[in-house]
Amino acid sequence: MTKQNNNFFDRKKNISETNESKANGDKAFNPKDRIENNYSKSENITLKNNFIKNFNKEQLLNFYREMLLIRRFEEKAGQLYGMGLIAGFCHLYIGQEAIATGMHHTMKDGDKVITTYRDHGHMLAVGSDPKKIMAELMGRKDGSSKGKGGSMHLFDLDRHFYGGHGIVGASVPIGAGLAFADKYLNRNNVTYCYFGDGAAHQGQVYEAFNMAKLWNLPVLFIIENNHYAMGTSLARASSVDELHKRGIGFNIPGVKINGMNVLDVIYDSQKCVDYVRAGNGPMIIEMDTYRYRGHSMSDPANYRSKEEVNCKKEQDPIDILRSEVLANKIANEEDFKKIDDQIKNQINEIVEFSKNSPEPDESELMTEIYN
Ligand SMILES: Cc1ncc(C[n+]2csc(CCOP(=O)(O)OP(=O)(O)O)c2C)c(N)n1
Ligand SMILES: [Mg+2]
Repeated sequence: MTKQNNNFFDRKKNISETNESKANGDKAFNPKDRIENNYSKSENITLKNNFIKNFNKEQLLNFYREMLLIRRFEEKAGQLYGMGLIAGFCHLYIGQEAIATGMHHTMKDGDKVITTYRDHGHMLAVGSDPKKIMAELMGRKDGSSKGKGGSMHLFDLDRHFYGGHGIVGASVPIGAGLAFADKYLNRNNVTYCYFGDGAAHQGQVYEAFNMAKLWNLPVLFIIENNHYAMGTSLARASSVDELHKRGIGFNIPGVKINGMNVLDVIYDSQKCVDYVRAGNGPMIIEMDTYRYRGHSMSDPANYRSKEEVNCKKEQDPIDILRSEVLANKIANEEDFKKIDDQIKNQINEIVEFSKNSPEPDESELMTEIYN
């Protein structure tokens, strides 16, 4: 755990930190300053050397494989969208792969995941069939929702993946409800409830926070802070920078974790998961991350500079893991090349499968819908 995280259940410390940020908060009234400084403060981008020693070669290559599958899957989805084979909304997860991948390695059987419309990476991370996900994006019969949901409405009950929600903030009260069910039924499971920095301003989020703490529900609220909500930067939209402190008014502790580093994600969040699973109630994790592409496929992302994006790409979670594993001589170039080739072939198979899957039958038009 980082120094910052050691005190996550020390309430007095959290409160005094809030007063401190309030005292510094005047700066918040000049959003321009905050926007300009937004990306220049990149944190230490190398992996914490001692962390890498906690994992063996197989584990590290596995993290690499899982992140790369998400990256290549998303790149392919972007291409297929451009070719008109995917229609409607499509929000890519490129840049944020370390979060879904890392968090999955802190999960136990029966733990639940619920997220937003930026959901492909999360469903891949929990081990759902990538072919079914791509077929769903293409609106085909063999898709995970029979081709009737599309990109924003992925779902896999067998893997305890509860969507895929197009309404900003909606994953939060539903996530609290999933955790309520686990508590009520005495199941020792945790709900991993994801939402964005933009969603973190919504009223329903705070209603859910209150109930989750009131009943000490086993839910981990994970804010994927990629610093933008559509075209609006966090600095323009929020009176505070530190979203992990948004639970203080509800007595919910929070920590900030480097979401661009898969080992940080696993190592730092494991303590939070343990805290929640032990029955202490909810926790908030703010994952510091960045999306490389626009908000959705229809967003050219003109609201930020190339320099900003390139600066963030220097912290690429896949490149960093690869170079640190090589630097520590845990694996060699050949090991990585093998994985790169495997993923390339897998993506080709996924696309072939999805293209060959027919469109849903007309008889499906009025089934499984609200009316
Ligand atoms: C209730 C509601 N309001 C507005 C929208 C339109 N909308 C879709 S995504 C989005 C931005 C959300 O940003 P954030 O929560 O940071 O998530 P990110 O897209 O960055 O992952 C908005 C405003 C919506 N889908 N639902
Ligand atoms: Mg965002």
